[in-house]
Amino acid sequence: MAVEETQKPTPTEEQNPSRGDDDLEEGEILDEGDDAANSKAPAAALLRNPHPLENSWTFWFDNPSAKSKQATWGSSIRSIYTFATVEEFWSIYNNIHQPSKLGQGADFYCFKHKIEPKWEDPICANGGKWTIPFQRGRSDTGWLYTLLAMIGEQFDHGDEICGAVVNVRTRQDKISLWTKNASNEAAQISIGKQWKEFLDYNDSIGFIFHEDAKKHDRAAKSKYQI
Ligand code: MGP
Repeated sequence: MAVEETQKPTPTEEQNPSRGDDDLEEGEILDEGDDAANSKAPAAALLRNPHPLENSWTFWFDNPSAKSKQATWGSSIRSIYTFATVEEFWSIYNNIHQPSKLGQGADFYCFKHKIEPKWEDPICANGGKWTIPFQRGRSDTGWLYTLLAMIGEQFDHGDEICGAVVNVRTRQDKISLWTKNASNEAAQISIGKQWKEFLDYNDSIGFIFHEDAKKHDRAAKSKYQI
């Protein structure tokens, strides 16, 4: 079926059909009122002047089916996107699945750029993690708030943070916040307390050293509890 051609007004006519810039007296400012062009102006200005984040961050994903076939833990983790501005973050976040839409077994990470989400990464090696459990499919808001707190540098000991991961599992989802120096108890306690406040989470949470997880696997015990 042929598409009927219609004569479209030029953008200037469309924005202000009765009066263009050319009609203005010298020094007079065009009053654009509430028209569509005016309401788009702030969005356009934001795109032209992006808001840089203090750190660049990378999203990583480990797909459950790839994971099940891997010989070595971590060999199927892939970096997806790196972002460095508020605008890039939202354009990525708005176009990727939230944890409730991910398949069981998936791991989704957001780590500072150049830090790999593994115990073996030299910056993570002496670190550990706080973990908050969620009912299956109920971690979306906690995940978003965790991301915003991290990339918005809301933690007093933000330098201590490596990144966060959400694990989607059969019985539950889990969000963990990874930090660098597990033995720096004051910093870990501060981070854990602030994280609970940001997520409005009131139950007790535990901090496991990666060193202990390596040695004892799932039997590793929390060293700090708040
Ligand atoms: P997990 O996926 O973090 O825990 O680690 P979960 O969700 O309790 O277990 P799952 O089986 O339901 O996925 C699971 C296991 O993966 C650990 O016990 C380790 O054997 C291995 N593993 C996890 N991490 C984060 C690492 C890591 O950083 N390095 C290595 N080498 N192995 C890891």
